[in-house]
Amino acid sequence: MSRNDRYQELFRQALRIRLVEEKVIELYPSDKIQSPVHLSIGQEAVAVGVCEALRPEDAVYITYRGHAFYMAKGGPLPELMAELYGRRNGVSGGKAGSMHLAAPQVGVMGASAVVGSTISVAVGGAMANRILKKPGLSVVCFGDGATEQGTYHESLNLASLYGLPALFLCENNGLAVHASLAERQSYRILEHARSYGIETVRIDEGWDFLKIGDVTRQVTDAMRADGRPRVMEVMTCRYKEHVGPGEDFAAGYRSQAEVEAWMAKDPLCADTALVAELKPALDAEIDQAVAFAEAGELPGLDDLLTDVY
Ligand SMILES: Cc1ncc(C[n+]2csc(CCOP(=O)(O)OP(=O)(O)O)c2C)c(N)n1
Ligand SMILES: [Mg+2]
Repeated sequence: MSRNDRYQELFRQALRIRLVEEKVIELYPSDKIQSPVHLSIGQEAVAVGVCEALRPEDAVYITYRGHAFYMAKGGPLPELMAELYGRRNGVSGGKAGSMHLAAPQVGVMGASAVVGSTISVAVGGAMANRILKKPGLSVVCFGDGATEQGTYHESLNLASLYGLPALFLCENNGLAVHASLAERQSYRILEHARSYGIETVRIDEGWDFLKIGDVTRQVTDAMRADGRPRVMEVMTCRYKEHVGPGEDFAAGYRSQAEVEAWMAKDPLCADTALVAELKPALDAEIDQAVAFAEAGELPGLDDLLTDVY
């Protein structure tokens, strides 16, 4: 990847996400963050590249592994940190935690701990936009494991049948908890999606935010023109354990060498000079976000019945 201004800006955004999650790792043993955390470390380039091509009116529907998309779409950082701390000044008043992030003011429509459950919600969002004649695409991010859920199939069918502008974005890290794709799937994700009459695209270089940005722009331009759904699969790599701040190589379901081979291609690992240049300003911003969270109050009993509809 050539080192121009665009590279530097996308690199900065991806590094910002990684440093925030590394701060979460540092803080976690203190128990100040009690929410379970599914870290996206290793997968940041997908969120940054995809969101580069999106517009403010586009909506993203995310998962419990959603810190990266929340930040890449413009979700506020201090309120994210306060949300992880479970404080009133969090983006959802401390009630959502890491797994149910939402910031609709910037188009982050929500996450869920239930695998696959935001896929149909995104299709509903696309349908609502069409009925209300509102602009904007629905982008739904999910893992390879979520494609095994019935709701994924129902959603592809409906989006294709009704011609809805939903971008189904599979972040394929090859794993669902500790189970590899080969143990779980009898189908190929994109071949299967094409059987619904949906055009597909695959990116193997899930560390390459420039390529992901370019391809997403082509795909979203086409969707804005024809109003049809697309399925995009980006191969990626989760560096940490499924849930929690640690590593899990000792569990024996994958080798450290395969993760290290991926890291060798990841600019956030390889371009140490640019990390050194950008890190001080990002660290200062993250420290401020932590101070904001620490200054927040914990919700009280009175909050139990607020925000309930
Ligand atoms: C409906 C449902 N089934 C099972 C689980 C338990 N579970 C949580 S994450 C996960 C793996 C999902 O894998 P994938 O969709 O590939 O996402 P990744 O965690 O790899 O990002 C499972 C099975 C759940 N949360 N919801
Ligand atoms: Mg997965």
